Amino acid sequence: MTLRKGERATISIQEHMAIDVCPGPIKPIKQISDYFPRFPRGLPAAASRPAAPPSRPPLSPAEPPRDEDEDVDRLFGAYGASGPAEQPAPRPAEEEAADAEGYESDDCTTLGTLDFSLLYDQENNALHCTINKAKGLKPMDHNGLADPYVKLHLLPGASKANKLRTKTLRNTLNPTWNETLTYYGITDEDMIRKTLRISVCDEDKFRHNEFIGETRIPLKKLKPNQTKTFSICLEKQLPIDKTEDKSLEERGRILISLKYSSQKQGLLVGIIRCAHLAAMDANGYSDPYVKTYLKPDEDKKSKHKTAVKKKTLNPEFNEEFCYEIKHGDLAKKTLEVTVWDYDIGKSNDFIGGVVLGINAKGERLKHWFDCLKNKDKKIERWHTLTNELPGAILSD
Ligand SMILES: [Ca+2]
Ligand SMILES: [Ca+2]
Ligand SMILES: [Ca+2]
Repeated sequence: MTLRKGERATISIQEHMAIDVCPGPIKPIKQISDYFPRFPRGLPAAASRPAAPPSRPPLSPAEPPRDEDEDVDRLFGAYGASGPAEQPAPRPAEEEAADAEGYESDDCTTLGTLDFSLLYDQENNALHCTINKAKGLKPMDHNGLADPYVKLHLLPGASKANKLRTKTLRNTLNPTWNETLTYYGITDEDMIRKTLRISVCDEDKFRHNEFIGETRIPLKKLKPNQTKTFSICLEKQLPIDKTEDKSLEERGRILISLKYSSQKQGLLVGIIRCAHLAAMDANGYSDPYVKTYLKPDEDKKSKHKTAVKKKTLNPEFNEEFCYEIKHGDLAKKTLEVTVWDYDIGKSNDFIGGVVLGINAKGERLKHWFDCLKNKDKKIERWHTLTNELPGAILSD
C-alpha cells in the first residue's frame, strides 16, 4: 500500500480481519472426514450398538451405616459448633447430569468404545483405574489412524496435579493399554463428591494433541473394595459445569496424623507424606516442604517446618511435631498445614494447604473431632490441598 502525502494510513478490511479477528495460534484445518460422520462396519446410525452393555456386576446388599457420623453429631453439640447442615451435601441434580451410563447416541459408531474398571481400596485410600482397551476409535491422522492415549481427571477441582495418563499407542484405532493408574489419598468424601473424567486423545508430534471422546463416572457409583467393570461409548466433550469454576483448585494430597498425648500434655502432628503435588518448577517437579501452625498463635511460636525433599511430587516426610497445649484448649484451636516449593534465589512457591479445626468442614472437621475424643490414639487421614485457605494470611 503506497501513501500519498497527507493521506491517512487506512487498513483494508482483509488486513483488519487478519489483525483483529484471528488472535492466538492457527488451528489445524478440518479434514473432509470431520464433516461426514463415519459408520464403520457399514452400520447406519440408527442401528448402533446399545450404549450400556449388561456387564454390571450384581448389586450387593447395602453396607451397614457407619456410626462415626453420629459421634461427630454428638460432639457438634458438645462443643457448641454448628450442626450437620454444614456437612457437604450431595448435589443430586448436578451429578445426575454427569451420568455417563445408559445414554443413547450414535457417538459409539463415530468416536469408539472404551473398556475399563475401577476399584476403590478404602483401607489404603487408593482409587485404581485400569484402562483396558478402546475399539473403533475415530481416525484422527492423515493415515486414517490415531495415536491414542487416555487421561484421567477428578472433577470438580481439576488441575494438573490430579491428572494421570496412560502411555501412547501408535497408529491404531483399537488400542489395548491394560494399564492401571492410581490416585492416592482418596477419601470417603471424595467418593461421594467427585466424578472421574476419562478422555481419549490422539497424540500429535507437530501440533496440539486432539480430543477424541470422553466419559464421566460419578465415584458414588462404586462400592468400596469391589471392582466395577465398564464398557462405554465415548461421548463428545461435555461442557464443564460452570459452578466448578468457583471451587478451589486442587494442588495435591497430604497424609496427616493427629494424636493428643496425655503423657506429653500436647498435640502430636505427624506429616507423613504427600501425593500428586502440583509442579511448581520448570523441570516438572517441586522441592516440597511442609509448615504447620496452631492458630490463634499469640506468641508466634507455633511454626514447625519439615525438611525439604528435592525434585518430587510424592514426598515422604515422616516427621512429627508436638504442640504443648491443654486438651481442653484444643477445641478452640485451628491447625494450618501448608506445602511449599523451595526455590533458590527467589521466594518459595505456595503449593497448597489445608486447615483442620472446629470451623472446617467434612473430613477436616471429622479428623479434628476424632482426635479430640480419642486421647492417646494416633489417627491418620488424607486431606486435599487447595490453592487457597479461607481466612488465612500466607507468609513464607
Ligand atoms: Ca496423531
Ligand atoms: Ca518453583
Ligand atoms: Ca523449587
